[in-house]
Amino acid sequence: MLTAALFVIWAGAAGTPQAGAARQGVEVRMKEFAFVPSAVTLKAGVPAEVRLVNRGVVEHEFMVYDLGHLHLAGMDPQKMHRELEARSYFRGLVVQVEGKAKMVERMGKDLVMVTLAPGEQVALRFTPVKKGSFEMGCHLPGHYEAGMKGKWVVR
Ligand SMILES: [Cu+2]
Repeated sequence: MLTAALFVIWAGAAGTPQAGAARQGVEVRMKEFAFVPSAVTLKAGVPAEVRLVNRGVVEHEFMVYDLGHLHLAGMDPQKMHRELEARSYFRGLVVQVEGKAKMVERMGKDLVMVTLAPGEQVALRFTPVKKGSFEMGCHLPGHYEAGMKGKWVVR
């Protein structure tokens, strides 16, 4: 039902001269060891394009998830990835991935992680639904601890 309602809103907007205004876009650059900008704010219900660019010299991961009260320090890396993938912001959303990525990981149909080699970039196209404050992080060994994380807010 929600999907149908959003489609109607978008289809309506497409017929107006300001159709482009209904979209939102942001570029997130990845480097050692940070996401720039370190906070992304999106509006729920509006089609979004998030462009990821690895400007670093090593590969980086992009994950967005509901951290909740999960304590990551000292957790086994494989267990941590499974936990965070299960909490992915993109669960239940249709996400188109366009561009070159070393790895695009999905659980079923749901996007859970994108890994970019140096110089690679992808565009993620989706319509955010769930509102709240989430975390984006790179969980390659040592990266998150070195500060490679940020805020993902949907209003
Ligand atoms: Cu990284």
